[in-house]
Amino acid sequence: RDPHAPPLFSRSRTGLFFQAQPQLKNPFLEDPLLGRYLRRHLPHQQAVFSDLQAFGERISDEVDAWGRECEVNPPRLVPFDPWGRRVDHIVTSPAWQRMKELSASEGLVAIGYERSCGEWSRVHQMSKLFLYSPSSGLFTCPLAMTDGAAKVIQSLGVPPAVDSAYRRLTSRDPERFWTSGQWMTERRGGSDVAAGTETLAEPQPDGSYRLHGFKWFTSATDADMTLTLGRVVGRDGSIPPGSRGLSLFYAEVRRDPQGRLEGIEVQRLKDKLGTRQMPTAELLLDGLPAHRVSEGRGVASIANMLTVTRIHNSVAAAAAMRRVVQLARDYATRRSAFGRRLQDHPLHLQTLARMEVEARAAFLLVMEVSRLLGREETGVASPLDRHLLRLLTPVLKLYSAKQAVAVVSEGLESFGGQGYMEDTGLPGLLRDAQVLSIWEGTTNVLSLDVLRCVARSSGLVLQAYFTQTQALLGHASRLPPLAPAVGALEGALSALGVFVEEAAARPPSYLELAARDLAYSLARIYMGQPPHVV
Ligand code: UCC
Ligand code: FAD
Repeated sequence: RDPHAPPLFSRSRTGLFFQAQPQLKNPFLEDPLLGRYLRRHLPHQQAVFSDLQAFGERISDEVDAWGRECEVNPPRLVPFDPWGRRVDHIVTSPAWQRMKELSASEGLVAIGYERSCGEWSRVHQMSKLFLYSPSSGLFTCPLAMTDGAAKVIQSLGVPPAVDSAYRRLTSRDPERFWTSGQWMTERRGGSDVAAGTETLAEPQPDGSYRLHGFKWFTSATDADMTLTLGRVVGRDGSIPPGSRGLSLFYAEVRRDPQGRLEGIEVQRLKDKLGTRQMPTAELLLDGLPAHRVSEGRGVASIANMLTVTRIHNSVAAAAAMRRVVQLARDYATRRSAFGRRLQDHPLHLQTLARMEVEARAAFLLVMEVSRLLGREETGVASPLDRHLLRLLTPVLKLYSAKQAVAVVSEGLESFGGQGYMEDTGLPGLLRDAQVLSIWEGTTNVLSLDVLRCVARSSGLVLQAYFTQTQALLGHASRLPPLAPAVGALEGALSALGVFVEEAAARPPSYLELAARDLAYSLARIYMGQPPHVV
């Protein structure tokens, strides 16, 4: 054979070509929009930029690998000790435990409560979570619930036992930091919480309670505490019915000296499509010691938590889109087909550009809602801000979750067959995106929440929406290149106005049927994408 001829494939040779893999670089530096957004709005830029840049470096250098470790080394349940005693020990990976320490020391919850950036503190916190989320091994799930619990405790003003928990939830000290669960779903139903909750709370002589019930979905079950719902059994044995009969409880997830859970049995860990990095269990509450933090009105009391966790959910959605686009763009510079790099095929570039547009739209709406939350929490929110926060939270959550599934799916395709291969880590992004539209309120349930807040505010939230979008379009119309987009959006907005007026004159069933389309239209117009359906 010619000595210069390429070597033959043989048992010891598998060819000379190996595709260069996509590289995760510092996600802060790689995201031009995040930097631009912060530069434009944030007054305390230097500290925030340094924090995000250093954290981004840490994510690409080490944290991303821990996230992968959480996926390949998922939690498992050890129900018994070697001598047959029931222990129900949920064993998590060292990487999962490192995520908890990291979350404390990086202040991933604390930033929202220290408020060192004033009204922009939530934007700072959510930007950091946005960088972290796709590398977090789903640790962002317990962080969301921890943040939500801190918010509820802060807003309700609660007994001393719970007050010390608040300090732990918002601590930067890994030794003190606690995470919280959020146990709302029982076997009868997770959307209709009032009809679903069978848990009973028995009053104790010292003023505390013991909970008896069955929680069907409890995520990040290794948490230190939880907020949960139940019905207080009256002295005469009566059980208060309906939504108003639900009280909110605080419980610590404690173990006795033998390592056994007190008042909780873990029935099993769920066998899930995604989010496998994180334990989700079915729990029997068998006399769990608890403190009541709201007397009745449990759903209303936990609403603050829902607002916060739904924003976190949307951060995760936007971050998944950003991550897959970032990797797909990088891959397009490394992979060739038909004699050209993928980036030089116009059709491939168009596909990436469309993903980019969705990712940007979701990001900007996430930041907008985070901004509004920050304003509300620092007492500078106008009535318009408050109405927008109430309306846009479900709108953002439901729409960004759907975007994430579509964009991440498209993203996987942009890696060809490799996008389907488990050990690339890419399929996990899609599996984890699928949950975003289910937990924390499904798409339909949140569409109905939009109708609820419109009705309860006598339409004021919609008025705020129209005022704000018109103002934003007014600003945009000063830039001539945006004229066609502004025109299209003005048309969509006025069609939406006509629809809302007409719907008000129809029976409620008409609006109920239109709820999802209405919510999508609200999202798309605010994001600057004229809707398909009004
Ligand atoms: O899934 C879960 C955890 C997963 C892990 C967390 C991950 C987070 C992201 C991570 C990223 C990686 S925990 C389970 C989540 N479950 C839900 O979200 C429940 C979904 N269902 C709903 O949202 C329903 O709409 C319900 C439960 C709220 C409906 O309950 P009711 O009792 O039928 O509703 P009512 O009677 O209309 O509302 C009761 C009160 C009212 O106030 P008052 O009594 O003052 O009139 C409502 O205005 O609650 C108030 N309310 C709200 N207030 C209801 N929803 C809200 C809201 N969203 N905001 C403010
Ligand atoms: P259902 O309420 O039975 O809904 C079924 C379908 O009916 C959905 O498509 C829904 O949109 C639709 N639907 C329901 N009502 C209406 C309506 N009025 N109009 C139109 N359509 C409607 N819960 C917790 O409390 N804590 C947790 O930690 C937790 N972790 C979870 C982790 C994972 C991985 C998953 C998948 C779920 C978790 N959940 C948790 C539960 C989750 O919040 C619920 O599954 C969710 O709220 C939906 O409730 P459901 O499963 O009872 O569905």
